[in-house]
Formats: sequence, structure tokens, C-alpha cells
Amino acid sequence: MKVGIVGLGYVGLPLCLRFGRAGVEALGFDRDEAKVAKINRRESYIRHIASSELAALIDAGRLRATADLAEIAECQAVLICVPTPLDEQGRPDMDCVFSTGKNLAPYLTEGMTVILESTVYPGATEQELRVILERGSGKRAGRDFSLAYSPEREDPGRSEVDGVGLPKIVAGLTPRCRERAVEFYRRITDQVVMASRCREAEAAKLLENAYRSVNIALANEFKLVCDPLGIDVWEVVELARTKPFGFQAFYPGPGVGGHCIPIDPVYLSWKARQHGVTARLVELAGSINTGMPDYVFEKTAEVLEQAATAMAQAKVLILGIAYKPGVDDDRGSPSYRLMELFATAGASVDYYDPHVPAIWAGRGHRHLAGKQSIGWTRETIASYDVTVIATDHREIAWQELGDWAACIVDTRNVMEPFAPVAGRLVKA
Ligand code: SAJ
Repeated sequence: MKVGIVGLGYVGLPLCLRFGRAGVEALGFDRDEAKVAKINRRESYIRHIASSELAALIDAGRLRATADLAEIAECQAVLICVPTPLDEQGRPDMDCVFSTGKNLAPYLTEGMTVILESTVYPGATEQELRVILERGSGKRAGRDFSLAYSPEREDPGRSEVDGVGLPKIVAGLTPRCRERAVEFYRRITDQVVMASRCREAEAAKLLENAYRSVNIALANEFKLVCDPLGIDVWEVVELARTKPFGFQAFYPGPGVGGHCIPIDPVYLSWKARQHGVTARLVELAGSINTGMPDYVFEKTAEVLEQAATAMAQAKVLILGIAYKPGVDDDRGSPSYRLMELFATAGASVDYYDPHVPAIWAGRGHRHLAGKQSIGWTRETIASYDVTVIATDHREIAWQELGDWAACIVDTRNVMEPFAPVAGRLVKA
């Protein structure tokens, strides 16, 4: 059995490994020739995937990467795991999915199974991708080839979640299409969950992540309310989570980053508006989360003012650029918004992140491109008027920070045990 996987990122590459480990030949496709070359050189570019894992499968002839989609013709199934970001106007950007469909359609063969894994709005598989594949192949979905949808369930940064124990939702254009897709997934997971149609499966993925966005926004709103009331919102969450049922703890933060939670709910609300419905709660949650960096900036400005430090003369350190602890991924990180706010206000801003040595030019923050993480020394840390903790990476020496930093704004409630001198720690 040979499976093609298009898109070798944090979803596609682990899938290649899972199929390879299950004895299926995995052929990875990516338009980025540098990624293809790295994989074939047995070099992993994903933190939680060891190069030795690639090497073992490549040497066993069960993993290979290529940029040539024509090789799809050798596969019995092809899984599409390409990004579905937002465009400049904040609308769903389906270009990767549609161009992948258009480019692979000429190589579809009789009996092949095409499975979309990317997070999309409901209807994308049955109404849009299907048409692109049929037009480009001259074949009929559901008759000449099978078409299915199965939302990706990768959790960046938790490498032990290797997909075997994770239930996998699978839907098909027809029951036969679904059966064909299930045959492939049963090779890599013991829990397949049948969806009746693609649109329910597409919507389930969006509900999973809108649920997180809304609950994170609720925690953030509680922070905005508790602060003027002099209430410690983190203690409130800890107390509430003693309720063993009907409550799941979420925590306030400096904003919501990554390529799932800030984005997926917009695929839902955008589609809803196309059908005359406004997903008000989903949209409001997104705006609350988006506004958190501004709140942290304001709180820090107050701290500088109390220390009689003019913003234009202030030296500010942002601790953590990655969007969450334990990952080196900075996509959509609220830390970038924070840095921009301080820079616009005239302060000089640096960052420290053990996982992000330098800011990559492609991140859309051109003026920050190339900026490097500072070194971790007493002198350097002490030289900043204020340090804003944005991402609480486990590896950071919090006691040293507490001893060295002049003033700390803690958005992750990580500093309390390291008890900096009173008045030098503000939670925000
Ligand atoms: N965040 C908070 N407070 C919280 C939880 C998260 O401020 O209580 C922030 C994080 O700092 C981060 C952002 O929200 O900036 C997103 O955090 P996340 O924990 O949701 O992490 P993601 O974006 O990696 O979400 C992934 C998702 N996986 C997929 O989409 C397949 C999500 O469905 C998972 O539930 C999540 O990982 C997880 O459980 O960690």
C-alpha cells in the first residue's frame, strides 16, 4: 500500500511517520524543495520529530519525499494536509487547498482515495474541492475515485500524542468513499469515528477550536473584570477548577497565537455570514483575545509611569516569542503585537526565547526580521526597565529572572513561587 501525503508540516510529516511505522509506504509531497531535500537527507525540521525516526523509515524504504506531484499516480490514497490561513483582510484563504487539488487532479487514477485533512469551512470538500478534482481529472468523485474528509488532530508540542490513541473523525462524499478512507486510517489508529457527511466533520473541527477560543476569551474577560476589583483571577480559576464536573480550566494570557485557535473560528463565522447568520459569540471571543496584547501594553505603561520611566526612554524585554510554551513556533504570536506596541510608543524592545533564536523574515513583521534573542545574563536582564512574561517556557530560569529583573509584568502567573521583591512584580 502506498499513501501520498501533500504538505509536510506539523500535520503531514507526523502522518508520513505514522503510515511508515505501520508498514505503509509514505510518499511525502511538498512544493518547498528545501523541505523535500531535508527529509531525504534524513534531517527533521520539526522539533518533536527526531531525524533518526526519518532515517529509519527512509532506510526501510517506507518514506520518501518529492516535489513532483506526478508521482501521486503511484499512490492508492492521497491526504491533503496543507495550510488554511487567513488572508490580509482576515478572510479564509483556501489557495493552498484549491491549488493542490488542481495540481494533483491530472494524476488521479481509478479507485484512488483523496482525503482532505486541512481545517476548512463546512461545504469545502463536497462543494469546492470535489469540483476542482473532477474538472482536472475528467473523473467523477464517488464513482471513479473516492473523496473523504478527516480533520487533522495534531497537537503541536505534545510529541507523545503520536496519533495512535487519538480518535479520528472520518467522513466521505458517499458511504463507499468513507469506507475507503477508513481502510487507510485503520492502519494508523485504533479509533475511527464515522461522520455521516463531510460537512458535519468539517464543522466538528471548527467547534473543537471555537470552543477553545471562546473559553480562553472568557478567562481573559475575567482577568479584565477581576483586575480593577483587586481579585487574583488565577486563584479564581484554581478555585473553580476544584469543581470535578462541568468546568474545564482555561487561563488568561497575553493573547492567543498559533495557526489554529485564532484562525479556525473565523472559517466558521465567515461561512455563517455567507448564509446570513452572525456567529456573535465566536466573533466576540476573537476580538477579546485579539485585544489582550493592548491590555498588557497599557498595564505595563502604568508600571513604567509609576517608576517615573518615560516610555520613550524605556528598555522593554519580552520574554517568549513562541505562541505557547514548549514550541518553537511563533506564528500569530501575541508577542509580536506587544513588540510593535512598545516600539510604536518609542520604547526600545528586545526579546528572549530559548526556542526562537532569531525572528524569521517571512513572519510578516518585516521591521523585526533578523532580530535575535538576547543572551541570558544577570547584566543583560537587569538592564531592562521592565520584563514582560508572554510565554512561560519550562526551560526559563524563573528564580534568576526574579533575582535579576528590575520589574516584571507577568501575564502567565508563573512568578509567584519565585517571589521577586514586592512591588517589582505585577500580574497583567
Ligand atoms: N491559551 C491561553 N489560555 C489557555 C489556553 C491557551 O491563553 O487557557 C493561548 C496559548 O498561549 C496560545 C493559544 O491560546 O497562544 C492557543 O493555545 P492552544 O493550547 O489551543 O494550542 P494550539 O493552538 O497548539 O492548539 C492545538 C489545537 N490542535 C489542533 O487544532 C489539532 C487544539 O485543538 C488543541 O486542543 C490544543 O492544541 C491543545 O490541546 O493543546
